[in-house]
Amino acid sequence: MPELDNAAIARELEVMGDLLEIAGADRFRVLSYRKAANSIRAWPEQLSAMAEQDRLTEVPGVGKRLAASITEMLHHGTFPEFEAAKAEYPAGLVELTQVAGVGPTRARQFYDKLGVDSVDALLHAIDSGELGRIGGMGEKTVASIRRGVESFLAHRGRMLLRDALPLAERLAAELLEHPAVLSATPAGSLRRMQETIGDIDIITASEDGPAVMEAVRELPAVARVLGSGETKTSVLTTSGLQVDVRVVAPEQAGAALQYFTGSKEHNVALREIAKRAGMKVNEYGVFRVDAQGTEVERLGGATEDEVYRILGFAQTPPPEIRHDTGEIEAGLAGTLPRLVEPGDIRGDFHAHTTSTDAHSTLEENRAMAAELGYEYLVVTDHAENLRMVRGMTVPQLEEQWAEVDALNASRGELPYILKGVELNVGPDGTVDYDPEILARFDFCIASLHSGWGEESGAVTERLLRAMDNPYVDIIGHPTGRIIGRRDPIALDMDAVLAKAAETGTIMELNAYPDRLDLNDAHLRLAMRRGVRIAIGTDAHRAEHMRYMRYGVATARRGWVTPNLCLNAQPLDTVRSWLRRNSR
Ligand code: DGT
Ligand code: CA
Ligand code: CA
Ligand code: ZN
Repeated sequence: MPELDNAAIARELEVMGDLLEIAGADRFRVLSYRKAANSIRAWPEQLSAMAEQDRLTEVPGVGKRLAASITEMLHHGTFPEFEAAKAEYPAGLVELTQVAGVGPTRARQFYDKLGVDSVDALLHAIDSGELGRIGGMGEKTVASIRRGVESFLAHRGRMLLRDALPLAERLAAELLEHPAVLSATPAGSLRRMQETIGDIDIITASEDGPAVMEAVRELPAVARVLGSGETKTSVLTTSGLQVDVRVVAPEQAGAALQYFTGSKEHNVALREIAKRAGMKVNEYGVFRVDAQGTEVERLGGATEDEVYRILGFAQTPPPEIRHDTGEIEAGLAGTLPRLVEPGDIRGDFHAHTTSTDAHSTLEENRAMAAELGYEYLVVTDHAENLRMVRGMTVPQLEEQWAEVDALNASRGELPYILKGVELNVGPDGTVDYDPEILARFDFCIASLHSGWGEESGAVTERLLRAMDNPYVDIIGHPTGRIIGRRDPIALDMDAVLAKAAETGTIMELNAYPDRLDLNDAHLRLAMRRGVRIAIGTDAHRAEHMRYMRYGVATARRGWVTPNLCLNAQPLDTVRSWLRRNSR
């Protein structure tokens, strides 16, 4: 039985929750599977190892029953209730629930009334007008479901970085344990830290190719070998991702890594530079060529830096920015900025607690912040007007502030806690609470929690008005998008960033891996305008604070520099950057 990794287990449990919801099961049962999936995904230790030691119930959200199901799944690939649930409805219904604007209730309705059993069938029902004829489906609703379908199809077959990156790192580490493997490095879109990943590419260096190819075929996470030759083996893993592993000679390793990291656009530009210099660059190395283009001399290619140096670069562009959008010119000239990196991060600017809708306490969050080596952390629970999650009332805030004061007073070496909140931008651009209350926070985030489908001018105006409020220090997850599931709000980002620059409002880069909002393109614009960025994980349990790496990766893709990143500042500078403290 091939080994299931945590991402694969989490996905199966999520599917189980979706199937139960379609079947109209008890809400608590549905939620229990989702909660477990959510915490397993962020859990640092492999459940397969924990199961052997009978320690699965240590994972938050995993009780005795679920531990038994997971153990069963690890041994047999599935568990009886899951098989029963899958037998009841076609598998395509689960996919259907993932379309923005559909969800389990509508999926069930479309299936019962129209026999729609997949996303493709839904698209057909929209196009034929059938969908518009069932009760409650107005023209606007159908149009919005169509947009959901289109966005779903654009991401179909791709996986979030969060599900691919831990797997790729584990596979590379496992390969590196083989005595014949000298190096093993993830390349492709994964090394560029793209939001979504089509397949994983790993480059290995070895003097013994066949031994490496065999080692790849025998990796525990391999469900199926798709093809295996002398230099490349492609496999399908248990989590449904394709992995291409290539093996090259050590002296070619840098050239291969460079080539297979891409992007294609970046590589095209490199080949042009080589050509102009009478050289040629490919996955085997850099070569001097004669007038006919025939290789006359090998110039190098053992390391990536060597490839770039030979081609005349003063600096190697970091993988995250290799898209031919200015990194070539800057790398040649030696003017690439120093991008923010994980070691710069001194704290997290967005985290919830059990006081509202999250699953960890403030103390648990602080312990995680300490583990991550932070100097400070924040508490930013939901504010009052978000009724759905019973946002914090003023008496509850008083209680939380007292707790923060007590924790800070006795903190010793532990990180300092800043009092924050996540306000809601109302329909008229106002936010929760009176100014006297707002003044008592160390800082406030304000987020749009409505506005999808609103006209761009109107919703932008709402946000701009919120940015006029001197107590609004940070704008949270500005566009509200969920990758592949929910469209961004139609903000005029130029206007929003201009306002941020004018008012000194800090923009959030929400690091929760299915948000990554602002995205790389927005961040690049923000840098050009000198707008400051706060990275926040939006943790709903302490383990989610580990998602900071996805925020840092996205920041790097957006050319974010430490001097404009709030998280890279010591505590007193953080305070001085907050708008409420500047005059
Ligand atoms: P993905 O897998 O869709 O998320 O995106 P990538 O970028 O990982 O694409 P993939 O796996 O097809 O190829 C990996 C890298 O290999 C790609 O970024 C650049 C390089 N590469 C692949 N095919 C070509 C090609 O035809 N020309 C050039 N210049 N580079 C290529
Ligand atoms: Ca790839
Ligand atoms: Ca590939
Ligand atoms: Zn939040």
